[in-house]
Amino acid sequence: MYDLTVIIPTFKEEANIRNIITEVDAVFKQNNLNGEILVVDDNSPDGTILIVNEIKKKMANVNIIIRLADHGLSQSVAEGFIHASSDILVVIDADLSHPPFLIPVMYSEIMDGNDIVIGSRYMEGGGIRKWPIKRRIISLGATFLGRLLFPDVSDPVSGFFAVRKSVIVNAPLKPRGYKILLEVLGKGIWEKDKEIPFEFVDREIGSSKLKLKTIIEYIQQVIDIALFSLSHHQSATWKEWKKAIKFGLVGISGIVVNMGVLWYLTEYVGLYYLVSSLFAIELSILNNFIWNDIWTFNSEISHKLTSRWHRLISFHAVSFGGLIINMGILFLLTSVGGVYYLISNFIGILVGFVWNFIMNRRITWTKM
Ligand SMILES: Nc1nc2c(ncn2[C@@H]2O[C@H](COP(=O)(O)OP(=O)(O)OP(=O)(O)O)[C@@H](O)[C@H]2O)c(=O)[nH]1
Ligand SMILES: [Mg+2]
Repeated sequence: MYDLTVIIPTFKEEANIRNIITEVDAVFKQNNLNGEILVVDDNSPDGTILIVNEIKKKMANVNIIIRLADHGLSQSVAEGFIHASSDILVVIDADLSHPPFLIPVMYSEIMDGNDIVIGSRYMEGGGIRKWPIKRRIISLGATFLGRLLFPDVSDPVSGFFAVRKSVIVNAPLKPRGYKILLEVLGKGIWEKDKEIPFEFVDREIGSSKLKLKTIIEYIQQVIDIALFSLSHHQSATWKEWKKAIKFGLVGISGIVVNMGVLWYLTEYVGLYYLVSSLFAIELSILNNFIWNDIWTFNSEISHKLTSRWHRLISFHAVSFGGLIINMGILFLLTSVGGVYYLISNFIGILVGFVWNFIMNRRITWTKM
């Protein structure tokens, strides 16, 4: 039995496959890991399979699955999950875009009790080198959609991750397209995840396979996971949406506080209405903060390190950003676009809400 299995999906990677296998194996040796390397190839017409078969003769821990039907990246990775001979699975691209030296870090994070460990390009310390602007925009769009399902995951569509086998054995995965991680997050059975930053390096050799079809499949996948979560209340997305609903209810209570204070201070204390409004805004922010802290995000606080003061300041900063977004949209749609102001304001509130929820989830009540 191996300590871990590194799954490398390949399609036409003859120029890279030897290097990635060599590097991964070197990392195993440096870290005293008994690791398996499992190449899952979609019957590449180039020399990929030949090269792996040749390497296999010298390295007992290298295996290859050659797939003849249902061509696809996610399907290949899912097949690797099933055939891996260990309980800890790592997925890495063949084209050296992902740094193999992080494999032992992922491994020990799983050993420490995390169910999923994600190599993130979009957290502090991570990044993307040498990507054309078009790729960046598409990737940011995909990431944004993914974050609607998993607001506290910075890179839910990363191709570099580790997962405990138990997360996926009984999960009804429907692998398709490029984003198998999203499927694992959406349908897997897991509690704890962890992200570690890495710098993505664009491939030097070989060709990219991203097509329009990939984008359409991705949107279908996001909708499918959203629907799945409605009927599977154990799923991570459902838990997030429950938080979003609570956050929305707290927001409504904040409006009541705001209106009440504005009315009271103006009518009974006799303050100028704009001065009353300042107090009303601050009190509604405090109201929202307290309810979110003790109710919406109560499960996050148990394993948090930041102090309540820290969260309070962070919540103010996010709320201020939300206010600017709300008013900015109101102004742009109405003064520039000629939209009726109550409709503009409604759109502004919705966008502000998404901003407030995602930012607070990522910054104020983030897991440590
Ligand atoms: N088995 C299998 N592997 C694939 C398929 N498409 C891509 N891969 C592999 O999946 C990994 C990621 O694919 P890439 O083409 O590098 O995708 P990308 O990183 O988004 O795009 P570029 O690096 O710009 O080409 C690589 O190891 C590919 O060889 C496929 O249809 N089947
Ligand atoms: Mg690549």
